[in-house]
Amino acid sequence: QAVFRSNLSHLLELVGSGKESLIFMKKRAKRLTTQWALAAQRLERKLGGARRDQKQILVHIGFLTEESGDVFSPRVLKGGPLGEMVQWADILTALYVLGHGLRITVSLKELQSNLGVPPGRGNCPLTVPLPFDLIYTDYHGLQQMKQHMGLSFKKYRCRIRVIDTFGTEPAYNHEEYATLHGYRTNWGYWNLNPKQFMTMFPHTPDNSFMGFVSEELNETEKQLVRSGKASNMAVVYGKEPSIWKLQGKEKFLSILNKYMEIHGTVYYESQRPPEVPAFVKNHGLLPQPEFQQLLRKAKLFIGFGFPYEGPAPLEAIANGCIFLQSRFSPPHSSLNHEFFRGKPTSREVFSQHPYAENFIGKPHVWTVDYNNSEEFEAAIKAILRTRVDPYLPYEYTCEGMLERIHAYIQHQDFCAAPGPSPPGAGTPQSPFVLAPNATHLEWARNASVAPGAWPPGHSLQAWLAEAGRACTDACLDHGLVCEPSFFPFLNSQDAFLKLQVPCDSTESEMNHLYPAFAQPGQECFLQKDPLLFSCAGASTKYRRLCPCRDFRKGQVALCQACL
Ligand code: U2F
Repeated sequence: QAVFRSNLSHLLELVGSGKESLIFMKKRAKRLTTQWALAAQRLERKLGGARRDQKQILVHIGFLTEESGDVFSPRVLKGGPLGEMVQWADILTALYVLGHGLRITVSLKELQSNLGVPPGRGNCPLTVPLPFDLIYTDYHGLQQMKQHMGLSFKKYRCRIRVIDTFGTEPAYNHEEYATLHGYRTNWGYWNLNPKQFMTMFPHTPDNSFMGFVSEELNETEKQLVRSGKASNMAVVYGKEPSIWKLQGKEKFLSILNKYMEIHGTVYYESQRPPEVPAFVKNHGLLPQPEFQQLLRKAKLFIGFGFPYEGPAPLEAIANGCIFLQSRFSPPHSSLNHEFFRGKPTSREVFSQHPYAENFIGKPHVWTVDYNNSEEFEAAIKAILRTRVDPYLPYEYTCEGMLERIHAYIQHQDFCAAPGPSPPGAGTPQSPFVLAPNATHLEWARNASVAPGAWPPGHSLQAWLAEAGRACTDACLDHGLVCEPSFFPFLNSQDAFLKLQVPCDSTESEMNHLYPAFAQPGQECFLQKDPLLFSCAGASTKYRRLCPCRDFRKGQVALCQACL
């Protein structure tokens, strides 16, 4: 039985020291201790004493190991990406607060000793019993485990969770398919269950959304923020000097400068002042708490287009700023942008921070075309007239993160035997019925589900997407979210039949867009390999058959009945 913890001093010892990255993480965990403790109390009350199994968990942060080059630690104090550090700090704290047994490794040697692999014997064909129920790592760590766990890797890979910022889509994860169809990248092709990859934002429901936290203001703090705002102060998003080299910024910066005082937190070395325009007040890279204080005073947080999808805009909005960002047209993706190239996803990014745009939106988030000076100027003027209160989506609060990880730990099991068999000889009866208005399928009231199935079946609806629409989007169109674990229930001739889709023929093939209906030849296609079920992906050739589910307000990862 796991017991919630509120004292983090043992966690701080477990994290170790020496590297700047570890120091950053420890400071963050310590600073947020009270928030985590309060969140734990609230969640405990909410769960009403439900039993939680205590797990033994290994956290191996691969990108911080010397063996993978540890390129991040030396950049912590120089404006390099802190987003990853923020997320790992919060994952460690959440696992600890939830009361699980925790080991943390940031070197290959520590990894081997914790796995019980004798040094230098990594490749021996032994299966050593694994003393952990779960392992959280990243792509670097995964590679290291594959090299050093011998046969145990194969046996225990279902216990691994991969923290993967931007996500891995099923087409890239399936080794054979990726190789045959041009989806092979430096990272993908591990043949894991796509839900084992855990992302920083809810990019695609094919992966699990892990997230991180942002500090939540109490009522007194909110009041102070309201009264202490400087109405014309803007802070620029970006701590690396390179963002000031982005082309075209002079035009929109000079417009902004007409209306607001512009502040920056750009890293610089004392001998070399940063290349920022003279009218920008640069504070240099600030420690996190001071950065938050600056945001509390500012009215506007403005993005220049990079970095993509970081924590800072959520922090700005949580501290009562409006976030202004550029729309990308055409969208950025691994096909057209260097930063995304080689990442195992085809996701198209329509603005600097799609989560802020789609999950938060106005009045907190304004997404405009920076190349259109009139649109940009109009937005600045409108923002100056707009009052907003600090806002933080529940899923990014400490309680929201604890709730989500708790649910994953207690319910996600990738080691269990696979669910319903894929179609073939005896196509299974789908547990659906046509909804009364005949637009979609609903879970039949009397349909049985395996006991303990999670998410539970009755949270499900099945929709036939329009041609060219991915299931990710098709479900959102109906106020729902795609739920890949339900694909097997839909992957049958019977489901098409119930939806009254006129299939002239039905084939079963490997294609990440299946099950789907191809209008031209009236052909129905079923998915041959369950590993390829994918919410992401679209083609104008197909109308995809999509499993959608409801979700809890402010917690898109969990269905209504998922707790
Ligand atoms: C993202 O990483 P970044 O580190 O660039 O993300 P940011 O949104 O800038 O925020 C990271 C943290 O930096 C902190 C701030 C954030 O929590 O409080 N900070 C600070 O301590 N001092 C300052 O002066 C300014 C900010 C993303 F998260 C990564 O996954 C990507 O790899 C990267 C590139 O797209 O962008």
